[in-house]
Amino acid sequence: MGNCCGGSGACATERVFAALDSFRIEVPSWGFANTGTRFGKFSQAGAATTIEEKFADAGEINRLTGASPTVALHVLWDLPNGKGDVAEIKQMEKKYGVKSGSINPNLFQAQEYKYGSICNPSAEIRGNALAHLLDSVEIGQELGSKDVSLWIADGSNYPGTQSISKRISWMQEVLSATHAALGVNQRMLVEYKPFEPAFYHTDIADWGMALELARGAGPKAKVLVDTGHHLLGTNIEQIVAWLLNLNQLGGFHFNDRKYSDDDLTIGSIDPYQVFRIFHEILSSSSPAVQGIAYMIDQSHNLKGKMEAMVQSVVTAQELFAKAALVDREKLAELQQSCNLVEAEELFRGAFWTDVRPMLKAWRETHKLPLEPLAELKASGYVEKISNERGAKNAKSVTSYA
Ligand code: PSV
Ligand code: MN
Repeated sequence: MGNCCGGSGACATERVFAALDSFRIEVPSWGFANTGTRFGKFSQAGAATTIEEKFADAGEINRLTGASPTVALHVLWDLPNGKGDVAEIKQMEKKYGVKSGSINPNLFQAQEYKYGSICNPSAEIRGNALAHLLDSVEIGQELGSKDVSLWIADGSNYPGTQSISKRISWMQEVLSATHAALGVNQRMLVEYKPFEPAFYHTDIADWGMALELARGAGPKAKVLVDTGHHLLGTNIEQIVAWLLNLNQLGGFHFNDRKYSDDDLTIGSIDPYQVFRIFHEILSSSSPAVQGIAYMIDQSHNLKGKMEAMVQSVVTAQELFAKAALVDREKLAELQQSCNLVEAEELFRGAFWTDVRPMLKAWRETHKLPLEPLAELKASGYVEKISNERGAKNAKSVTSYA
């Protein structure tokens, strides 16, 4: 593809620049902390051990990429004192130049949630879960954050041990009550996942359930698509197209996987899938497009956390830029005339275009480091945090917090 392309006549570089200008992707606080698998955790000398360190790392990612001005917070891990921690978080925001992003309530760690949180047969436990959701809504309001992002880990491990149907009504009640508490600028995102930690049934297992629950809760509730939360072979871009069509897509948790919910860096296994998702978004005229919260939800257990996060943000930008290169007018003509091979070649052509020089040029115009990963290395940031945090991280690693 040359510098200028047909169809809309818009210059490819201009299209890519406009796409990159509009693209922001949120980093997760937990992506900077020590994480692992259910078999164990491997500590990294530079892993963040406090909320301040998480903000410092997020600030550095934003300095390097210019694309991540917000950091997702997990309430129990980042605000163990709930609203009592808001003032400190506001100071961190100022100090490190990144704002609080989505607020993630935690309904999966307390012992009382062994048999569920908002779907627990006990009305008292469901009440406690609702209270935590309402606290999370207030935290979001105080921090000026837009989204309260709900992942409900509830489910059961053995057939016949729980009433799937009763749990639906319990869930609907709590989600409606949470929706009622949202402020004017707040939204509630409903995330789905077919398995894990429950292995027989999960209460919000797929996008249909999430969609129905979001619609039932109210207009400020939207669906969140975590790319790792699908059975293998699921056509995620088709789900995205449907949610856009219905104006119900709220956001994404990006990560990649080969088998399960592996939380690997974006595009490390299947970059074409992310390209296809971005293509659906860029082709859509849905009002939902403006409201999409792009977020990373990953835990980097083996790779350096800072390096992996830079890779993730940069890869997301590259794939978004590639999707922006698709000549959609021309593609529509080819689709209409069922010119399959030309349509596919046009589509693949955009995917295979090396957009890295364009990204470099875009960074230059924004006075950003031209090579974020190389700049991270040259800056000595990883050595610095490893020295500062090494002793703390040498102690046993027990939680994500
Ligand atoms: C669950 O697998 C999930 O995707 C949810 O979004 C959680 O908030 C996040 O991972 C961190 O555990
Ligand atoms: Mn997620």
